[in-house]
Amino acid sequence: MVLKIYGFPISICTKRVALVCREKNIPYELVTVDMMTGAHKGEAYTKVQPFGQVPYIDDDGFIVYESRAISRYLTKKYASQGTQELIPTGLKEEALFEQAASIELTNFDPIGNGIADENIFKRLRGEEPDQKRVSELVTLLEAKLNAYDSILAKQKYLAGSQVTLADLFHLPFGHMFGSMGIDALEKQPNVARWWKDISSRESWAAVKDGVA
Ligand SMILES: N[C@@H](CCC(=O)N[C@@H](CS)C(=O)NCC(=O)O)C(=O)O
Repeated sequence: MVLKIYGFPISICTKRVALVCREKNIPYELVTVDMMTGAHKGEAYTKVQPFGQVPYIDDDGFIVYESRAISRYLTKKYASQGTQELIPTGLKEEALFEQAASIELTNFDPIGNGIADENIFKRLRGEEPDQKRVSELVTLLEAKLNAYDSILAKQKYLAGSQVTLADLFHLPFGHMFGSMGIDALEKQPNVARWWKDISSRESWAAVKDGVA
């Protein structure tokens, strides 16, 4: 049975999973959960995903949620196809991958969520974004990216010389920043080179404007 992604075409986390499917040449079917009508908060959905969040996958009856957990599962299951070593297999290489993945989760993702909450979700709730909060978050993002720049001055990707999931996980929020006119990823030379590289991948081009 083809892999089913229960998600929403423009959702950040749905894009993260679809992007990994593309990298690994995994056919998938998007089952749209209509977030605009609150389908993700309905009983039928929360029975499967108790937090009422998208996405989750149904892999022949095996259910997994959390976009990064799904990405790791699919990368390992389809290790022999598509882009190789998105999770490096050597002991030390994997440790450096986990370090990079943790950097994304703890230093980058919270800023993306904060900016999305101000500029997207507040508007959807009919509230005005707090522009002071947005500019504080952009300042914080720029400070974090200073550290990224020093890492990327020494190596091509965040975990070393090869692209990994840790790099790819940045794509949905990084793209959102650009679409909001936040150019933090273009300001520093090594970050800008890295961003141009990962955001030009075919897998990302296929999903960045919406997962189909
Ligand atoms: N950590 C989760 C976050 C999932 C998440 O927050 N999804 C958003 C859409 S991108 C959502 O469903 N938001 C609705 C909500 O949190 O109520 C993941 O990586 O999958």
